Amino acid sequence: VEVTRDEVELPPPSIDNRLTVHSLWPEIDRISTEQLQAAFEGVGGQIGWQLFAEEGDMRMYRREVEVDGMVMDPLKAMHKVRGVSAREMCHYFFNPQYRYEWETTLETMNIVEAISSDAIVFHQTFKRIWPASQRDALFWSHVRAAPQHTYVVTNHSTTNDEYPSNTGACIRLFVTVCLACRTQWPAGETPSRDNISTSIAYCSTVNPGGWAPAGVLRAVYKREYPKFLKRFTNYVVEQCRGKPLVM
Ligand code: 6CM
Repeated sequence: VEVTRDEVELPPPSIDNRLTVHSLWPEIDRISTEQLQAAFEGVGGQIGWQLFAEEGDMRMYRREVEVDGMVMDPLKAMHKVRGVSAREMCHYFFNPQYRYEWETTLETMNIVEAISSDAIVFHQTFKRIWPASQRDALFWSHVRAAPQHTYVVTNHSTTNDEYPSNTGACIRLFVTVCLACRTQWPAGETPSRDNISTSIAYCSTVNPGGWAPAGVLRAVYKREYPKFLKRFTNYVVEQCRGKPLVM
């Protein structure tokens, strides 16, 4: 499938036909639906969520989970950004052309398969964290619209025969990430840059795929996730400045 630059300009308001006929579609649809449902659920009711970063409207929580000594801590962040829409947020998160500008843990990014205007399979390598081996990931990424002025991007690990895991210097990690955004504005008003605010829920669970020292990994997450969310949201605000609002 050839996806032209125009088509990836903004997340489409409805699902691309080329995605619904793809073999990954049932999985992409199921996981995206589950992730969106969980994204806006609070952390208040559940046991074990600890607040580890707070700055302005941003709050980040994690749950300490280890499986066979490997850190799999689920992370959940809430944020609120004024003046940009959910659709704009998801556009910049999904679209590969901007990724190097806001993603600082990234070393390389390749498009493995451009499925449709709203789904891409990526192979990425990350900067090495001493003393662990370098990591890579292979995942599909899907952006979709949902009711209540919501847009959501889901990233989830997959496999591909041409990208086998653990053959070179990298250990393959497994990831499930969801960025869910919902835009609101005062009742009776017309949405504009001056009156909209977008609530963001970002959830991430990374399985490091092989040995990595728990303390180092938790320290990296504690530093890198707040840095990512602040940098990404500021980036989108900057990109949208002076441009017409797209809802
Ligand atoms: O969600 C984020 N980025 C997306 C686009 O690239 C995508 C990325 C998922 C991979 C997340 C991996 C995080 C691990 C980074 C640390 C380096 C790996 C070493 C681990 C082993 C020792 O969903 C933003 C991700 C922000 C991460 C801080």
